Amino acid sequence: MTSVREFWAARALLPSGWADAVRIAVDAAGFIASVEPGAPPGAARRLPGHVIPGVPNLHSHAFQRAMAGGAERRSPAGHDSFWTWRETMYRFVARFSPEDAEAVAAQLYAECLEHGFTSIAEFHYLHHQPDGTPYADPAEMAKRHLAAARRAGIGITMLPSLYRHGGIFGKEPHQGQRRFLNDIDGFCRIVEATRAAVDGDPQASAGLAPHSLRAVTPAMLQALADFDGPIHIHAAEQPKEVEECLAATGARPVRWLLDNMPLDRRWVLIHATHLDAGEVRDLAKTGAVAGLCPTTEASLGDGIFRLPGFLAEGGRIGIGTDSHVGTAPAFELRQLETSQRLRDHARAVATGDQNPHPGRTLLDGVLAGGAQASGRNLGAIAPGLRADLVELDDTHPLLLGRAADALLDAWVFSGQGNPVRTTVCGGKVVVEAGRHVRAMAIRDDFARAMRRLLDG
Ligand code: NGQ
Ligand code: ZN
Repeated sequence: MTSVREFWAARALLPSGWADAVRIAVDAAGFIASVEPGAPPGAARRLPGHVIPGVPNLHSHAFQRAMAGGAERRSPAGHDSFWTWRETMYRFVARFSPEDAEAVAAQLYAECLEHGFTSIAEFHYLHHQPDGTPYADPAEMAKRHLAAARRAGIGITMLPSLYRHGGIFGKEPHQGQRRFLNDIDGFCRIVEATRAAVDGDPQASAGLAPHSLRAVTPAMLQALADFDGPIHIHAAEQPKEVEECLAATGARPVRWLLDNMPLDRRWVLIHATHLDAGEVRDLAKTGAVAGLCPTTEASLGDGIFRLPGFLAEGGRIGIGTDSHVGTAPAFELRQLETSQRLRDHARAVATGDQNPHPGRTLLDGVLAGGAQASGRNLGAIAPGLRADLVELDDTHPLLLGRAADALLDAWVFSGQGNPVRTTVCGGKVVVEAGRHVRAMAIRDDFARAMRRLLDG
């Protein structure tokens, strides 16, 4: 990976809007030192297309990349659902060695970079050995994900997940969940070791992830709630979990969180699919991020997020690729907008009088919300933020003849091609001519891991 100190973008999306001939200087730690529009390229590395900020991916279970496309088949009993997919996932997760986890994660992260994601929030619960015993280093698996991120050159927010129960508020766990389980003390050891492993690395940080209201107790949530950093939790993805939460607590999951937890800008509610109008309004007011994973939510039959109401109330959104049936920001944004259209028989949903382009509106939203969810300084081309840049090739057939916000619409809403030509992450060029600079070696290791996982 080449470290360049200066880039020059023919056109770049800055906080103030599109600007031409933009010179971007990067400091030794990979942060943007200065941004100068209307500047000559000089000796800077030229990015002749449209340059946008790298997109943060706010939700990943990296190991699931190895299942993508392989869990679609009807089961003998039929009635397939999120819950039968989860059984398949539990059987598959039993096979992963630390080496497999690292190889699969590196492949995923390289693919994400090739499509314009430059940061990943790894919601990590695959902690232990297959029989549930901790590894000699309890943070072995977390460190494998950090190693994969470093190899691929993507920024990472490592989110060790607390998983203790198998159903709302204290049900005993399922056999298939053995590798995930910790009590608070075991979890704290993993968190401490993860924090030590990211310390001093400008590309990595750590947060917390109580898995869901199904996996922790209110007391556990309370114990984590004063953490000064990102707190991610799955919430209200499936109707059944809403029903179970109502039965156990008298409140829907997001209402329960609103009433019992200090929801604010630190919090990220992953999915937040099944909300009533009051939850939409009140969640938006907290400043928490709704962590939307549109291609996974479609794949698992979750439901459709209430985007128009949430945006109208000033709600913050970000996107994640979760189970990795998609690995491209453009596909997540398209699925997000087109699912609204299918439900509401409408078009141009994520727009307003001042923002007629859904591609631009959605990109602006998920840059801000994704940056917030990452807990790191990124999400825009501005001094002090990570030098995360994505160059879209405006001579690509998909984008030809389009410019500025109309080009973003074309990127999101047309075709299957990938016009990302160059990705810069933390000042390093990690994708050149559309290919990750270590694509071959990473893919070879991934192929070996897949053989082990599928034959095993
Ligand atoms: C997960 N995935 O943790 O990987 C979950 C499934 C669960 C999604 N929700 C397991 N997409 O929620 O219990
Ligand atoms: Zn998830």
